[in-house]
Amino acid sequence: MRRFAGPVAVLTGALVLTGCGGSDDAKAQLSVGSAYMPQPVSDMAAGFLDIANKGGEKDELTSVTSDVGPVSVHETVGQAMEEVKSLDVPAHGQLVFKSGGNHLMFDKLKHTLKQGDNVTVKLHFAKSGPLTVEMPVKSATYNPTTGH
Ligand SMILES: [Cu+2]
Repeated sequence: MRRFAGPVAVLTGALVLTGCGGSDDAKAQLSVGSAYMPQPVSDMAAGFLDIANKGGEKDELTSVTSDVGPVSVHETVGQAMEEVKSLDVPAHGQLVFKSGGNHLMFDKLKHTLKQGDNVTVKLHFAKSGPLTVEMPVKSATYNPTTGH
């Protein structure tokens, strides 16, 4: 009598691959930090913040609105700044606005903003819902990388 034990083991491997159905991770998961505005010296102002994306899909910042005046999104190219239509928020990454780089540009401010004020800014994205951010007004020379 012979016993054929060989081929039985082949079928078992296919069952292991199911369990990775975490569909939330496939979407962008955005959060905002480090928002501030240096106290403006005219009716124009810049704003800075970080947008982090913990999700597995990229998103895009498509526009910014505020009740203090019109806002546009600028990037810095060499010495000049340019308005852009959108900026990517990479999957598992972040979009950083900082002095000398990307920044929000406020124009025709409706009233004077001083240190201690808060500016409410609404960020609009291609895929995620809008995020509302309180942007504190700091001193004109505030710089988060040297401030502490
Ligand atoms: Cu600008």
